[in-house]
Amino acid sequence: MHKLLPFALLAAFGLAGCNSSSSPTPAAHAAGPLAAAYSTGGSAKGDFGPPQGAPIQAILTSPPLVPPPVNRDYPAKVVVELEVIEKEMPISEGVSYTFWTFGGTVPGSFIRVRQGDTVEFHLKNAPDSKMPHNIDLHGVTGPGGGAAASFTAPGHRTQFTFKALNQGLYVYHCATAPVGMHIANGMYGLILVEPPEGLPPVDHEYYVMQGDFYTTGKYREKGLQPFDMEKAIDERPTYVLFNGSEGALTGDNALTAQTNQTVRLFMGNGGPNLVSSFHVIGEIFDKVQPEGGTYWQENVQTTLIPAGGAVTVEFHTEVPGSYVLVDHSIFRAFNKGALAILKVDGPEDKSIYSGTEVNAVYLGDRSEPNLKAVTAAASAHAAGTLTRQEQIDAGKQLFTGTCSVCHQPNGEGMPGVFPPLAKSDYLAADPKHAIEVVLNGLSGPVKVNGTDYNSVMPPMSQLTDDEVANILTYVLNSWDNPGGQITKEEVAGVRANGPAHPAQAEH
Ligand code: HEC
Ligand SMILES: [Cu+2]
Repeated sequence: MHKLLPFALLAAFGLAGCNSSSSPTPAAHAAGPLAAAYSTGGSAKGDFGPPQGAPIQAILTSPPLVPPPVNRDYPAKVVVELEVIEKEMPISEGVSYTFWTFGGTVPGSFIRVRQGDTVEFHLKNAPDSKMPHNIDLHGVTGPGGGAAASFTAPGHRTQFTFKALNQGLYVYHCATAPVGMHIANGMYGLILVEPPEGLPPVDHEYYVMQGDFYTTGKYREKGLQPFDMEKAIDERPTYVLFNGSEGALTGDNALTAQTNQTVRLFMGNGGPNLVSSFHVIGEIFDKVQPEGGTYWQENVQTTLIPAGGAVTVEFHTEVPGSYVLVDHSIFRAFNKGALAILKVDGPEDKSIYSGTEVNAVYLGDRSEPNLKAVTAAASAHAAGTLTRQEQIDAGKQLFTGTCSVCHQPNGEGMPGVFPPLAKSDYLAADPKHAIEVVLNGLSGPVKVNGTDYNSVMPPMSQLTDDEVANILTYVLNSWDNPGGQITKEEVAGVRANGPAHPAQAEH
């Protein structure tokens, strides 16, 4: 909605071109998009007259799919029908959340039109909704981006029409009070306004949006989790996610491509709070259109996506493997869920990269969505039927990615650095003490199986009580350890006592 004066913009670019005359590349580069800007009016209004031909029903797609290119050389009337649906869906394995959605998914349905199109927008709010909703499209020129015209009570529908004057990739979102809460519940999506000449063809186009989520329970605490307004105001998200759920784009749901292809990602950030440092591990963006705008930048490692903003990135695939989409504010990727996989298949090219595949320990359990055993254990605990074997199965999954990175997948540790958990006499002497070790960490000299260690294990109190119980039950029943069982309640008890006696060597 906020327009730069075209002259100011062009002047600024002209200046940049002059200043960089010492290095010819940027100036030469600017000529391309600048020429295009003149021919299409740049940020000037893309009003190509009244709509022509019969009205067209817009094809909407659910993420990660993108509708086909518009492929039209005249302005048309395009009808968009979008329904708001409030529904419970998984946010993580064994964790559900009541999302508010545009079209039944988070992010909402992808909308694709051509600059100059007249869009007749129909917003429905499902009869079983509890809340009124509306829509503010950043690609609309008009007060509120359509919000005031589209306030829709449950069981109602509203309609408004706008002309898509500016090309670009735009966020849309609900703007009903409390706005932050509607957005935090998943009410955002993208609308692409194609330039009149369309976008260059590529092999794959995908639709991904980041969002931050606030639940009263901790990260991965099981069951239906309510929205936590206080955490949202404090900007302390429990989850930071691509496409609304952990595992939305990993394992069987991973994005796919072949080697020697061009991939275009339409990446949005719904917020409500966080700015994304978007990065693909193992790739370099050949081309980025920052902030969803017209001009592009090349050879970019990490690009910022503001909350309520978007970016188009393109890269060419050279070698096969798993490429990992992350928010490079990296705790969000490995501890809050902001991680997705692009799986590239095809022949190796050793001249470009001669390595093994993705590092399983680096990615931990996040590269594999197989946390079914964890969910099974949580439901069994709720039903009061939890067995030791169920805890072991769940603990085995969780051990990967939390403990194995140091103590190694086989529990052997690393000589001189990480003590073994396999056949550990330290562990056997007092198995319950391991709860304190995990929750509070361990430092200072310890002797394990006759070898001295003097290092630091960080506290892992971010794990939930049942996660700690299951991991330790798995450890105690593996690698010739003495067996036994640790319960969620025992962990809760130790946690409640707090780190009273700082974890020290006691053996
Ligand atoms: C970042 C590396 C790291 C991670 C991750 C880690 N540990 Fe440790 N752990 C250590 C180090 C280092 C020590 C020894 C500390 C010292 O020297 O005082 C240790 C000691 C221990 C001990 C006591 C000594 C022994 O070998 O029996 C136990 C039990 C233990 N860790 C369990 C775990 C469990 C369970 C997890 C996963 C929840 C875990 N650790 C995660 C580094 C780690
Ligand atoms: Cu809403």
